[in-house]
Amino acid sequence: MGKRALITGITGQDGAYLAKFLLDKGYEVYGTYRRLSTPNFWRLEYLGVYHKVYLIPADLTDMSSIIEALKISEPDEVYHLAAQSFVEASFETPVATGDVTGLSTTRILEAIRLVYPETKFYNAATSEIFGKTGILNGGRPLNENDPFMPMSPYATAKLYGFWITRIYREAYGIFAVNGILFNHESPLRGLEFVTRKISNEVAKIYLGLSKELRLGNLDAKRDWGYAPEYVEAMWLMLQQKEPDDYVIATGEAHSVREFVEKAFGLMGLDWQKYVKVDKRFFRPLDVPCLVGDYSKAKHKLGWEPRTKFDKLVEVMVNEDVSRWERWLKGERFPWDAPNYPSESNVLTRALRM
Ligand code: NAP
Ligand code: G4F
Repeated sequence: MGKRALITGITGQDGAYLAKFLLDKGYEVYGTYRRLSTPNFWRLEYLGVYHKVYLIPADLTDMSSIIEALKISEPDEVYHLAAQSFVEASFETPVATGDVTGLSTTRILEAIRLVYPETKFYNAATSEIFGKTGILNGGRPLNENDPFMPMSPYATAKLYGFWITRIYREAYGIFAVNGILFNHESPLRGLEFVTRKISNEVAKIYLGLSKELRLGNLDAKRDWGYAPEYVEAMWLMLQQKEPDDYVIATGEAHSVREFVEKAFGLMGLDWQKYVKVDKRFFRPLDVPCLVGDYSKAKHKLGWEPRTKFDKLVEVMVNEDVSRWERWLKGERFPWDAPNYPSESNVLTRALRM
């Protein structure tokens, strides 16, 4: 029998790609989802895996639902990806972000310790935990030994998750790892993140559906990789003999301005005619530059990024143009007609009663 994996946050960008990746490897895949007024399974549908995964209702703030999800799925591996993941929103909802993005990692680790201590655990840490170090070190690529200096409520919550994962590894011998992933993007990225906001608006402007793009800090630099390659790194971390923490990145930093220039340029458009800087999209604090050194992952996991900046921008813009072109022809997409989770792949606690 294949292995069983439980993914928290299966409806998000990484959750959907990871579900597909693990299904292709022969895993039985379980994922938690939370009740929303409009269901959010479009990414799973887009990748053609909605009917191939088992869905378990659970909320990160509800310990009993997490325990139930473990009991239903009996996983060999848990990938903890669910979070309030938008840095900007964490300034608006700092307490909730601390609870969902930080404390929930402890809820899951506690549940594993109590119910399935043999389960391997992946925690979605982030390059955001380096924060100010990214600029104080002169822009040198950051590695696992660099100091953490978070600059947002989100990053602080993630740093808590990072340390509690290490503590459960050392205190209880749980196979628990942190993936310190730098930004990774794709056509499945949420529309509020800057790369997808740009690729989507470029497509609309190109097709005459929009006239301008409003952005914040164009000088910020990020290390942008391609999400489907990053989920493979998560899996590789759990296949090692010993649990450890790894930086996953491309090793290149590019500014938001460069992303804009490249994306508009691909469609033959002059970005300066369309982009307006709008103070609403500036943050109270913003990490100026983040770039990662993935040498350890290359050496120990055999992992390397394949899709770099130019190709990534191309993939995202082309996919958004193609979606809007099909939409103009009358084609409708999963997000236009959301599926309710009333299908046979939904598992609830009633099953175990
Ligand atoms: P995402 O697209 O925003 O997905 C977040 C997931 O968390 C969604 O499935 C969301 O469910 C779920 N979630 C949020 N609040 C929840 C709650 N209270 N209870 C249960 N589920 C909840 O994020 P992503 O880009 O896939 O990132 C995956 C993880 O990696 C996150 O932890 C993120 O912080 C971290 N990370 C991401 C990057 C990156 O560049 N993408 C880099 C480093 C680390 P709904 O669909 O219901 O909203
Ligand atoms: O796309 P962003 O919102 O991503 P950010 O803040 O780097 O966070 C993402 O990557 C982290 C890994 O380092 C993850 F942990 C996190 O969950 C998330 O996935 O913003 C990127 C940069 C920022 O400096 C922001 O100020 O783009 C700048 N920016 C400029 N104008 C904008 C905008 N960001 C957004 N979202 N919207 C704008 O209009």
